[in-house]
Amino acid sequence: MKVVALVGGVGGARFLQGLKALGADVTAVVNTGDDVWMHGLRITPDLDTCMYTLGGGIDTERGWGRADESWTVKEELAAYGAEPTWFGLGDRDIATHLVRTRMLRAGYPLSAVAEALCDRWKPGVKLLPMSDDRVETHVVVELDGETKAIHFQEWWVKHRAAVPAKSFAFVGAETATAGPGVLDAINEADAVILAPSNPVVSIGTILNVPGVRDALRKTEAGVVGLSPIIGGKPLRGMADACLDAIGVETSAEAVGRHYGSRKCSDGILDAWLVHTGDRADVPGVAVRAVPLLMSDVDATAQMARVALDLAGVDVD
Ligand code: FO1
Repeated sequence: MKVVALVGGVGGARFLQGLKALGADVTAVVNTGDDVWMHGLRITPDLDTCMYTLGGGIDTERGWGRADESWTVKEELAAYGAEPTWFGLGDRDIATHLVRTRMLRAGYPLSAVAEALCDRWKPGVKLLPMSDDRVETHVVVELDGETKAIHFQEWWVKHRAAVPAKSFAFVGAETATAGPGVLDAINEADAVILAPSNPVVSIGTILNVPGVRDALRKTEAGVVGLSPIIGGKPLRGMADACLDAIGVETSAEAVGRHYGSRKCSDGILDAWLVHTGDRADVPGVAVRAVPLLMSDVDATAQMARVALDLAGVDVD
């Protein structure tokens, strides 16, 4: 049973743990729009969160970076006044970025780097960057009386998304090519799942990569999404701030409608999972209400099982 999941960071990684527990052959298409150059190192937050979470190296409290981390390099950088000091690079995590940066500089594509790093972490899920090309999410904000675009990480980490986003720019998306294996995986899948990740800057970014939306509309696989909004709020992260910026209400129904039905003009869903107690009427999309709290791997596996069932795939 070949399952493809579109994922972002923390929520996506947790969802992959549930899918993996079902014994499916899982390929994750991972958002790389959060990727950033920091202190000369290329950081790929969502790929790393998935790799560390599934490989057992994640700091479960933070949801990013390594467990048993130390921050000596970060302290030394701050002592030099080397900006940005607001982005936390742990000593162990820096080793990952050093290996990645060296490989990128040697000409290896990001997909080859991800594969090489996963040789160590053995996530048990194939992690495919949505693109090997540079696609970066930038956020248009009003700061110090002027309108400017800042990198997503500056908005997310330095400003905690507290500065209202006027709009998002997915820099490089129009000319990007889907990463190796991405479109084939979607075309050949038995089921495609949109993880409960940020619908704007994670799933939305992946959908902006040329060819992905078409592949989702054309695949014979059932396409099922899980709402990241529960009871009108995002469980973690700041999806509400992102949805506000694109004029979508923060509700399971509104996000389902935002993704749209494959039966409609450019929609991508066959089915939509919302949390018990939430309701959603999404024209042309089958909606099911089930518990969507990823409180542990078993609970997440149960959610994934329902999603696969709705995609027409028999898990057992
Ligand atoms: N998130 C923070 O809130 N503060 C940080 O200092 C921070 C550093 C960081 C370093 C490496 C990495 O892979 C992720 C990091 N994140 C940090 C999380 C990151 O901003 C988010 O995980 C994603 O970009 C959003 O999903």
